[in-house]
Amino acid sequence: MTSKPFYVTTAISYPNGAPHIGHAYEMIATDAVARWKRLEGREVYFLTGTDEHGIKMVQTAAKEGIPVRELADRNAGAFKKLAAALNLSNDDFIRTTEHRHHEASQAIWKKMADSSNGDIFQSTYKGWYSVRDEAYFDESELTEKDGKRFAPSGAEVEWVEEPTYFFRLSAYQQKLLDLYEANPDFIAPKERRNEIISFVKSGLQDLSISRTTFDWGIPVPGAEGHVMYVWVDALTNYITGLGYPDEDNELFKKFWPADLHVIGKDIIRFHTVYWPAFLMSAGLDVQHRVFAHGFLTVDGQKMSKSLGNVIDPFALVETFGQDAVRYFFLREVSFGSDGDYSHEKLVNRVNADLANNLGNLAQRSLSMINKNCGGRVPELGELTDADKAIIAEVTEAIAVAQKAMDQQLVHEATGAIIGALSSANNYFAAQEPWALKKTDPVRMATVLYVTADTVRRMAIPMLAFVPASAARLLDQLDVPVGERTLDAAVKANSLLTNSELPAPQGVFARLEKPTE
Ligand code: ME8
Repeated sequence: MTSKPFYVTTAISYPNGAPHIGHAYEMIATDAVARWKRLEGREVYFLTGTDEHGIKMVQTAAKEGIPVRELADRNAGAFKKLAAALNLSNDDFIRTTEHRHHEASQAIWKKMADSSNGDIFQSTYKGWYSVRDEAYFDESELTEKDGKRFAPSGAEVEWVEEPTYFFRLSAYQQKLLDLYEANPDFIAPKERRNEIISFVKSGLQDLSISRTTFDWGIPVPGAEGHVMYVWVDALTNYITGLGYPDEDNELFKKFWPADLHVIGKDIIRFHTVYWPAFLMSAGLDVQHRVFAHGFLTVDGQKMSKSLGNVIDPFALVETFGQDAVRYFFLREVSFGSDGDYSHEKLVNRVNADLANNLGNLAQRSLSMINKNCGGRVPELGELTDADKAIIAEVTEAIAVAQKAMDQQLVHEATGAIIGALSSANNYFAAQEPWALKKTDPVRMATVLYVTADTVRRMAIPMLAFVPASAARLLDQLDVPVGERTLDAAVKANSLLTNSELPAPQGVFARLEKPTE
């Protein structure tokens, strides 16, 4: 197995409000990828954080009547807390208002300005801007209603006219197309890739990258009155997190270029067009891959404050528990497609897969071992065809899950594991170890061994998805921490016969549907 380092990031969220379940979803999915890579034995660096500049922040603070910094501090704190509440294994949390980030952003700006084509030049921007998207739009992309114009996201745009610096994005059209051509996996899922390729083929306009009408941003080096367009600094977070501009430091050398940026589908253009162009301009390597996940709705409806259906992820964790929430999103939503949240779906999914399937198998086999084998891992006798079949199925499920995780298809990976666990429950029921107790105790011991070893082999990959619960299962099987790797999961029959097991305790409680 490879020990190649792996660098993975989430988008950094705007702290103009409290985090919602869309943010939680992205964190959970990226964490699953990071944890899986660690289970593979890779050295992983996982970065998340907050994107604190831009007009949206200024306007929200003004509405609340508080200084922007106070708004940023309050909500950045909430995002950090969310990462902890979801048991994220991030190695760092970056805030774009930090000094290190100002330094990195000014450094990349200077590199782009000093590039051989002089990629940054001064001119006047005249055009449309959407504050909610923090994005410029071409007239042709807008819709008009009652004399107002709207961006594709539905946000109203405003006319902007000001002297700004521009980035020579138009010079990167062919280079970007070559990049996509040479790296078929650069943008996932595939449909997103096609969209971006046609967007770039249709021609790229130079991009306005500074603003002069407000000052909440990173000052443009050597240009008084200009702050950077928020996306220039936001994207730079991915290298600030590795210690840029010091390209010789350990983190940067080890982890750049990033293996994977996980983002939502609304910000693909920024990550697959602007960001690689900035990096090429600054003479830096381009990231390997961008995966765009879908959007979450609630009970089939778009989340919105006016509909009153915004779900607080803290409340969700409080009600159902961290691993139930994590598992629901990882299994229920096809990663890359839109998904829907409802309390009912969460309860059904978690009860079916965790309580009644994995939890049931663990509880039944472990309590039989506790009662009938003196609380010690029983001896493995001769294997029957039924034993061999379930062992092979578990091996196959790990291979399928690995293949899925190589493409970030977390729902397929969890599906493969749950599928094998269903078969293991059927195996256990068909073997009737409780009946063998009197008639054939040697055979009973083998069935219990095979079942407990199956729990071990499936709990290891589940560490990526439900880390706390899976670790508790492995504790109950006395699996040493050093043997909680995918390599160890692939190897069947490695539970240590005779090792003493603690009294089994249920790990997955059945959830009740909330009354409200
Ligand atoms: O876009 N469902 O920040 P953000 C799923 N600061 N994902 C969602 C979602 C939903 N309903 N709503 C938002 C920004 N997201 C920028 C990113 S990166 C250099 C800068 C996702 O707070 C969204 O797609 O609006 C994005 O990936 C992330 O949450 C942060 O969104």
